[in-house]
Order: sequence, then structure tokens, then C-alpha cells
Amino acid sequence: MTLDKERAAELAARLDEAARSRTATAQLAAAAGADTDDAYAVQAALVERRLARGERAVGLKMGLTSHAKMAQMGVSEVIWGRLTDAMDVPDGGSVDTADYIHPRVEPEVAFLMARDVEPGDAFEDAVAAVAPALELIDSRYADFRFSLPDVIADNTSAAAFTVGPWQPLPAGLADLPVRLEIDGETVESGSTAAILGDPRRAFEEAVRLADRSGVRLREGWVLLAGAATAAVPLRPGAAVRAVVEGLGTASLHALPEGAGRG
Ligand code: 0L1
Ligand code: MG
Repeated sequence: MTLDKERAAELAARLDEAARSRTATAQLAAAAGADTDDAYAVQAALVERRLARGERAVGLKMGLTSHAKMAQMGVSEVIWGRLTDAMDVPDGGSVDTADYIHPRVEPEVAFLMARDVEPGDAFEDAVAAVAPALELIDSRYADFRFSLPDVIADNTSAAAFTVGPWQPLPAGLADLPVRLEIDGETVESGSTAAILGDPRRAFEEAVRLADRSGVRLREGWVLLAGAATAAVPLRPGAAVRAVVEGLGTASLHALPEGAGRG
């Protein structure tokens, strides 16, 4: 760790302000000399600000879970972030793109925690159900460009998520075909194998990595396991669906331009 608590809080405040004002900021964590541990401390302070405004912690998310994204970033480890109830968009619900800076959507798999999870708990004991999901990511950095400490500090670009109908755990999750549809057209396709070879591994990594920061998955929490395809920009008016064969679909739509809450 190189950043003191005050400096971490200051960086968190700047990221929070960027999100709230929907105005991209310059990269700031790496520039301040933050290492990975510092970046998670900034992330904790950033999400703490949301909780202090009345939001509730409802889960965790994994990021950079595909080998392609890891290679792109020059890293060999996945990253994780925190989800709050304010990010939860009901299945079939809407978002207003004006609430974000440059939102993108990606199809994911979500897990529902059966109980408070301890390191070493088996996936089958800890996870009650699985669902298709969509994640809306929105980097608070200009041009969606960042270093690894920057994106960790920015809560791994977490902005919103939608979980489809929960399903009992199927026999296999490792290679289910996945499609991202916009307005009925398939714009990205892939497989759950893109999520660390098997989305169950995302659970193991979430437990291991979050434990380093003293964070544990809680009963009833959601874990977003990671993206099965590249993320696609979300434009006003778009109807978006994640289709995971064998699991079902999750959908949301973006309100038409100017139709939002203003
Ligand atoms: O959920 C993700 O995999 C995103 C992680 C952060 C990197 C990005 O914003 O693309
Ligand atoms: Mg994601």
C-alpha cells in the first residue's frame, strides 16, 4: 500500500463525482501511485459513499474474466467489484443512457448465494441458483481507457445489472452458447467457456480475491461471474437481451433519447 486513507478517500470522491455528474475524469489512481491494494481501498471508499447515501450492498461482480480481456490489459488475474441495490434493474426493465457516461452492455451468468460464504466452501453448497444476466458497464474514465489500478478503483466499471429468472444449478455450465441481442439481432455470440473456462471458477476467484479485502459473499447476494462476449455500446432506444442456452434470457431496454427522467 502506498496511499494513505485521506488520499484514497479523495480519489474515491473524484470518481463518485464523475459518476454522479456523468462527466468522464482523467485516469487518477495510477497517476497517484496506487498499487492494486490501494485501488481496492479506493473502491471500498467509493462504494462506502453510495452506502452512506442509503444504497444497500447486494453482491459482487467479477471483471476481466476472459483471457482475451486479460491479455488486452496485460494482466493474469481477474478483478472484482461491488454491487448495490441502486444498480439492480429488474428483468425487462429500462435504463436511461443519460444517467451514464458511455454505457456498454455485456451478457453474463449470475449466481445466487445460498448462505454466507466462507473461503473453501464448495460451489454446490454455497450457490442456490444460476441465471442469465446483463451487466451495464460505464467506465468513469475518458474514452473508456484505464490502467489496472484505475479500473479497480472505479469499481470495475460497474454501473447496472439485470438478472433473468433464477434456475436450479444445471449439470454443466462450462460451455453453454451465449448471444447478446440488440433489437432482435445477434450482435455478439460466445460461450460461457469464455468466463475463466467455466463460470464456476469465477465463484472460486471471487471468494479468494474478496477475502483479501475482508469481504465475504452473503446469503441472498448476487455474484456476476463475468462477460461471455465483448461489451457493446448501449444506445438510446435499444432493446437488449442476453440469451444463455439452457438457462434462458435476461433483458432490458434503453429509453429513447429525451424520454428519461431528465
Ligand atoms: O465487467 C467487466 O469485465 C468490466 C471490467 C472492467 C473493464 C472494462 O470496463 O471493460
Ligand atoms: Mg462484466
